[in-house]
Amino acid sequence: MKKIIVTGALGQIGSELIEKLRSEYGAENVLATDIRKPDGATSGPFELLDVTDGKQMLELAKKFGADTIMHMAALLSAKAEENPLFAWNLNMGGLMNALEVAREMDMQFFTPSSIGAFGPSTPKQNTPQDTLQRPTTMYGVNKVAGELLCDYYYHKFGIDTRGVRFPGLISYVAQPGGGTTDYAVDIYYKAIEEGKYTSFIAEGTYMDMMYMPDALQAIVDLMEADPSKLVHRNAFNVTAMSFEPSQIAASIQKCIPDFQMAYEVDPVRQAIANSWPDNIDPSAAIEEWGFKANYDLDAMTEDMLAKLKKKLKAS
Ligand code: AKB
Repeated sequence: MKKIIVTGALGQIGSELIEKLRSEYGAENVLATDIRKPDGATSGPFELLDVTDGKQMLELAKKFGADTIMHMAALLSAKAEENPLFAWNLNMGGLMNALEVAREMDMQFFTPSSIGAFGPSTPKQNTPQDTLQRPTTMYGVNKVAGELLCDYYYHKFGIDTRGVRFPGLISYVAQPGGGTTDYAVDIYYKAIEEGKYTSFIAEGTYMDMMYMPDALQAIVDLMEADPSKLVHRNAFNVTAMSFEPSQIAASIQKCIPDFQMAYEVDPVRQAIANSWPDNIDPSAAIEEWGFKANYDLDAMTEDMLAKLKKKLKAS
């Protein structure tokens, strides 16, 4: 990874990934791209890019002399359910374009899959790396197809494709927007702003989660991993914790004792959550490239509340 082009660079993962990559590989060596312009000044090169425009993606990658592409642009689960055809075109069209750019320029390639790639018939507890994948959402269908496509580009064309299945990602920098696990981000904002939160996910619904610093480190570690050790290459299960809404509320109450939690379940996002695993098994990632998460629920809550308080005060 010497010259990296990132799509979806203003999204939830992208906006922090860019800063991490720039601090490790040099600001001038990381090209951020997105369909919209950044609000303020940028910390390095930026280009507008619609990922459904494969020609422009290739031109930008060539002009920049990129040797690595990180394809982050995608519509999340709840948004994809609202507009499945658009989701298919964006998620699959963007991925195909990015894989084609990687093939044409023989680049290293990263894209995230998700716990959304699993479905109701997948074992719910300690979900294995290799298991049944029959998702019932458009997002899940996109993610399974994406995992297979990345494997295909590796086997057929020898492209160095790598990827993880991310759980819900929690961060104080950029809001996720359109996901099922978003409640676990919203709750921290509302805890600080209003001292209470109404969860759209029902009590007792377990989902895997991870704090953003662990997610970013996982991306870098996987991309830097010795390829001869990678048996799976794509779609490694990674997770740091699994909790249900009342547990994150209890964690917040340790810092904000008066915090109140209520429930008003959104049937669409609840159905998506019900179709996903309770907790997945990350042992293949641990064994093949040393995956490690540093934050558990309480450590994340403490850091998240402290950083978010500062951010909200400044805005
Ligand atoms: C979503 O909720 O859609 C995402 C995901 C788990 O992929 N956060």
